[in-house]
Amino acid sequence: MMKKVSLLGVPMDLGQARRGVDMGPSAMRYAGVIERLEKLGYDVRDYGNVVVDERSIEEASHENLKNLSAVVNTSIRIRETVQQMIDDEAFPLLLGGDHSMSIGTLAAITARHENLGVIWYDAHGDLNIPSTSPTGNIHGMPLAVNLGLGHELLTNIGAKKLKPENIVLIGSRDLDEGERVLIKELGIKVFTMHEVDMLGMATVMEQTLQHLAHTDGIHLSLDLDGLDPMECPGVGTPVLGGLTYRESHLAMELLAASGRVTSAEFVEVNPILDERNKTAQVAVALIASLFGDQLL
Ligand code: B3U
Ligand code: MN
Ligand code: MN
Repeated sequence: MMKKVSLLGVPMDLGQARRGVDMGPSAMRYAGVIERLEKLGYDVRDYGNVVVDERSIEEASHENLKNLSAVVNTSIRIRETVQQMIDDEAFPLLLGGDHSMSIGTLAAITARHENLGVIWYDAHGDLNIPSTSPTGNIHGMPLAVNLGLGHELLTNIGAKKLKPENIVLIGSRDLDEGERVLIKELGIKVFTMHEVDMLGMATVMEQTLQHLAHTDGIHLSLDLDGLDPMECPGVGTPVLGGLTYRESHLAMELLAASGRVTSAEFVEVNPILDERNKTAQVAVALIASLFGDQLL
């Protein structure tokens, strides 16, 4: 892994209904993310927070896409900043913010790789399109958008699309009907909680890295709701039966050891719903493990 890290906060809450997730980046900064990375020997360049559009009341929902133009404008700004980070040859690390931010992140990163791999660590598939979304919330759609599916104002943000065979979902346990159909149709690799229970996290990560062995870099998109709400209560859409801190910690260590991860984002931290910043602390501990923190 390279020794230079570029950090960007995305205080965005437009992709879902619950307020507070816009404070996620502050909570992770408060939990010491920069200090942890510096202690590990990284040169951290802090890009601050991206400017996020205001919600507009008129735009409440458009073709089952809430806050569409605000998400589009913000995603373009995210894309541009991440492009600068890559030009600077630093590891892009983004802190969110709701998961719709991935539309901008991946628009930049996919374009700079021949064959990007993506790990989607999440309770949800985020593979809805407007016609399958039960909510109209864009944070349930970013992976579909990056495959080129969905409203064209969103799919046009990135010039290049992800390949279904380059994606691995881990921790899934709340998939909508349309998402299940899409996963089967496209043959996307999924380790649901059932597979994690059966195989154990070490094997899940080994198989994930094998599945992505042909890619030229891996983006980790880690939604804190992938973890169990007992350990990470500060998320907007908690789902019982999630990954533990220990499993997630091991997953990050194995990713660090592989040296294959080239960018990452930690999203959906909602301090208003949290208990004493616990979820942000978990996020920062996982970031440290991903960047090679070890006891001995
Ligand atoms: N699949 C549902 C719920 C959801 C997706 N992502 C989160 N929740 N965090 C939807 O709204 O698309
Ligand atoms: Mn998500
Ligand atoms: Mn989720």
